[in-house]
Amino acid sequence: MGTAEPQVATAQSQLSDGFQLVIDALKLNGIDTIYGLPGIPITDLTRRAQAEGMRVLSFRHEQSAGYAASIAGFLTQQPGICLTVSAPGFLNGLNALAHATVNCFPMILISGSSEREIVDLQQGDYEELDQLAVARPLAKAAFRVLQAEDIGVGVARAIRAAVSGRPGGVYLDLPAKLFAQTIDAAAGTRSLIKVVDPAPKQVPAPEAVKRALELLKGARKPLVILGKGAAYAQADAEIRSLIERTGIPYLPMSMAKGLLPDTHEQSAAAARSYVLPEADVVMLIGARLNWLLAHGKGKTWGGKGAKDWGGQRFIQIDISPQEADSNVRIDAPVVGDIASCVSALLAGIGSGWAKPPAEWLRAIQERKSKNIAKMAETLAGNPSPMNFHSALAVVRDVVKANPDAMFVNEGANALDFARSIVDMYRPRKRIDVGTWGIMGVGMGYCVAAAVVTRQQVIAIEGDSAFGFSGMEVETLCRYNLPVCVVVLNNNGVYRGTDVNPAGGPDVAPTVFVKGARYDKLIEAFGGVGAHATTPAELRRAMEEAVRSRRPTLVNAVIDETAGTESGRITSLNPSAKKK
Ligand code: ADP
Ligand code: TZD
Repeated sequence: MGTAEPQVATAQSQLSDGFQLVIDALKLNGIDTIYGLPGIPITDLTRRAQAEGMRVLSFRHEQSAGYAASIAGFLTQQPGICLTVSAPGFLNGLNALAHATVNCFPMILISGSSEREIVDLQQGDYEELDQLAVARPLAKAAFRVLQAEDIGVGVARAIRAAVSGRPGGVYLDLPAKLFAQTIDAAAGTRSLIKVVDPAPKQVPAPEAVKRALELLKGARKPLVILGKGAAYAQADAEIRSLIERTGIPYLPMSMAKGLLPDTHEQSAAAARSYVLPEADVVMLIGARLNWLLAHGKGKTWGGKGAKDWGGQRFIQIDISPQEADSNVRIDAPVVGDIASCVSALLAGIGSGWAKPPAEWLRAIQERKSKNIAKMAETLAGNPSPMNFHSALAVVRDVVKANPDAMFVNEGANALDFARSIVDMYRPRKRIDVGTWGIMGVGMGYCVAAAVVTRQQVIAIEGDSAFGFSGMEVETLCRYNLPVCVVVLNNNGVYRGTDVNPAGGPDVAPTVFVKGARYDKLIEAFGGVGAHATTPAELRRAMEEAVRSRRPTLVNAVIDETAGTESGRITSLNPSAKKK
């Protein structure tokens, strides 16, 4: 017996298991961070990943972990990993997976799952759910691995699906039994795949580039719209050259702000409602003609009726060949990755490109100056209590002084006003509610932004928006992240002024506890709380947060009558429209 024991030990040391192979497969592909929440059957996976040097960030709710993973994907072009337990944990993460798919962010949701043979016979296993089937319609791709020797392939397929072409959310189902499966260690290592060229360049066809340039050349009132696809592409220098060499005015979509500094003279953001209906040729770069752009038609675009075409001709640069014609005719689709497409356009433009007609540029400048002056007047007001403008004027200054800070933004009025008031100066600094206008991304985004960029994070949150992920302030404190959360507190969803129409003891559905002190929440976990009732107090608190880099929450008291229902999208709200 005495001689047999060492042999057993040797044999065991040559075995690997499912846990190990998942970790090895991720690490082999350069993935070093996991956003998740432990429990059966993935607790040991989180432990062992941490033991192997991965950063394992644990959240209070999987939804926040998922949002963190999704935005990490946006910021890095590498799939963000969210790890959850089975059924309920998986479902909590699923919202973020759908969000990633809808926003074209690369992300992989890895969930442990229950025993297949029990789930498939619906025999009532612990946390039983056919997760793969549930995930599939919301994911760009969904895979399940049943054998340890297939883990390498499963992870490789998930990575490729997440980042190639139009990025999106991928689901990877790992049943509990897989983790403990053992396999010869050398065979296990051989089974892993280091993905070569996960997001291959997609070079546009020369004739598509030529067609686009010809259309652009004939334009009298050209306009470029930069979307978050352009920000994602990390082709910042090329995009800037294209804008500056053509002299064409541009509009940044929300998360494309800062691709060129918002103070750039060619930015038409302050004249948006003038340029959209007036433009004759519009070049979309990584932006879809969805609701955020009024579907490319209707009154926003100068159309007579709500669904009428405004007469614009469109060039659309997008990696998805299916995107063109989604809402209106695209005269010149340019299909490829943005870096390749913009480079090809630049090559075709050469040096002798004629700038757009002076009267177009002058007309835009006039509107811009007028609107900027009007806004400056509003921002200079100092009402008591504060309103969105007087608070955001402070935020604007703090961001200007810290242009590398990441800027997280959610809410309705808090979102719309911040988007137009707070200038961004560098690419991929502004991250927000995205395509769905989703509430709850806030604290997850803060964690990922701080972890990925190591920069200061400033989050501007409506009080309702903050509540969706508020418990994650513990996470901010636990990891001691340099995050300054400002809750623009006006006592409710949109505003705090509604009354119960039936006159009963319940407050109206949009109203919260009045005068709530959100700053006390973070103090419970050792963070810094501040209460600001004036712009000066807000400025002091934010500046101190940035200076100290300590997790901070500023409860900024806003007039509860300030703002509008649904912010700027009141028209989408059926009853408000009726009123
Ligand atoms: P926004 O909301 O800012 O208008 P969207 O999310 O609607 O932006 O559009 C982003 C678009 O960018 C999507 O159609 C997507 O296919 C595209 N896209 C994402 N990454 C790339 C890339 N690297 N190259 C080309 N297109 C891309
Ligand atoms: N639930 C989810 C997940 N997303 C949503 N967008 C909503 C609900 C509906 N909703 C909005 O569209 S904005 C908003 C909700 C609940 C909150 C607005 O209130 P706020 O912001 O306090 O966050 P303002 O600045 O007071 O308007």
